Amino acid sequence: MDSIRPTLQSASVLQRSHAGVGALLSGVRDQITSPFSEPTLRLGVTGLSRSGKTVFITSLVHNILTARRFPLFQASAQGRLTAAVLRPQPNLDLPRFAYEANIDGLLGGQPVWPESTWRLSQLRLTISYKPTSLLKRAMPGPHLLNLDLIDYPGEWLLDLPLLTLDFADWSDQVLAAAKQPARKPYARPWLEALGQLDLNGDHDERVYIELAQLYTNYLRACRQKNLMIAQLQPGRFLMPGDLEGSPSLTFCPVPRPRGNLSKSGFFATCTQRYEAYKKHVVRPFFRDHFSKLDRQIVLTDLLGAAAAGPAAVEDLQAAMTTVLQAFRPGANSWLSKLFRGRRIDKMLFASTKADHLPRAQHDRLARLLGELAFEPANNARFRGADVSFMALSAIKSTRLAKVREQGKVYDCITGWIAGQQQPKAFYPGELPDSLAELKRGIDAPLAQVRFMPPPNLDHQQQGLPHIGLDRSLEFLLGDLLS
Ligand SMILES: Nc1nc2c(ncn2[C@@H]2O[C@H](COP(=O)(O)OP(=O)(O)O)[C@@H](O)[C@H]2O)c(=O)[nH]1
Ligand SMILES: [Mg+2]
Repeated sequence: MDSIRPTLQSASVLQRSHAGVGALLSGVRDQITSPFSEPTLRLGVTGLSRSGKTVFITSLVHNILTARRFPLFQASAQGRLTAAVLRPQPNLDLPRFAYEANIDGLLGGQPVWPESTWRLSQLRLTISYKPTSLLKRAMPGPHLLNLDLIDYPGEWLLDLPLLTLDFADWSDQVLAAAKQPARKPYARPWLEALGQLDLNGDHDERVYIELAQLYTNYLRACRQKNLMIAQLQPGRFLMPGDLEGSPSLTFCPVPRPRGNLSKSGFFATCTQRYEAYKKHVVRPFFRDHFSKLDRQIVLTDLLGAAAAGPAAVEDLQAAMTTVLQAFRPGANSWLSKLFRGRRIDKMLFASTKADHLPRAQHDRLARLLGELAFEPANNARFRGADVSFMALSAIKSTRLAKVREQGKVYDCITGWIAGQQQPKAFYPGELPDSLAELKRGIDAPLAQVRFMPPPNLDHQQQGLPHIGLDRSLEFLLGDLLS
């Protein structure tokens, strides 16, 4: 099976035979090191965990590197993308997005989805293109665009509200949420341990580790059960990145103390660590990464939430609203200072895994997402950003099939399920027309299945199958390649 994998060499430099510029390829490497100032687009790719960020970036990069023809991505459809290469990323201190490992897994004999990522990573794809604009054409070539893809967990954006909360207020909020009936069973071990704690006892780091662990278990359970995912702070407790085990992640909310407390007691130490978390984790992320983004794609697994039930849809909406606060700098004065008049000028909201539905329902899926994120999108539009909603499948893993049962014919989706030799058919059901209906629950048996990537992906090296990747690219990059 190895023979079907494109080697890195062949994948990293490409030539479009139809571009009619035979000499181009040999010139690419020179072009790429040309000293001209090169426009750079920093594209943030975010979404809650498992929303499809890694698959999206991997497919986007592979499809551009293999010069796939994208009908709805003008520069590609018009044959103006002349070459693309992966180049060293600008920020040497950031993890590189594991493109090669991901693509090897997808194209291997036993295709596998990329591993989950828990931290920010970066990848630079440089695209050489032929402009249509007369002004640009008058300038000496090459015409290059650096596309810096920045993959970061949406969960980290949930930390923004912490910046305006002190430890005692934050603790109050978390404890109140933990006592709500839906969450309480998961919070119990942590709350009990807190109750037994001697707040003025001698410092014993094991106590901090244990309580932070119990608190993290509680957050994790809420995440798994989709319980109030907008309130899963601190975000790094679930996605520690490189900070796992550091004291800035070893604390938990504590009830507001009554009476005298020692300065080295549990409450005081947790307060210090909470402040350190804000200073060393939250602020640097917003300052060094978030505020530098030019454009943004926000991925959402709305179908997954719909399949999990009405509460999950409500939760997703609450989480999206909190996450998207970050894109409204006015909402936080510290953040507005960081942006200093800069703004994200394009935002794309995409509902991922659209391959779980037949084509006829894709528009509805996009519309439902539009309703779900109406408020934040409206805010972004108000500030002059171009906002769009789409249904997307970065790697289309299913096919449509007509299945006949008891004399009736059903439009079904077939795909590979882990451990099975043959693709399996599912009746996908019908999405309702409005978010209100979706929130009432859907009886349609919308399959809550996890398809495997199909075998023999890209064995002809013509790119990966997708739904809507080209429309997304047109929206996000089209104007920069004109
Ligand atoms: N069927 C299908 N599944 C997808 C697609 N994109 C992502 N997935 C599934 O969603 C999982 C999470 O995707 P991933 O990109 O790792 O999410 P991340 O945590 O946001 O980076 C994958 O392991 C796949 O099971 C898609 O286009 N089609
Ligand atoms: Mg990921």
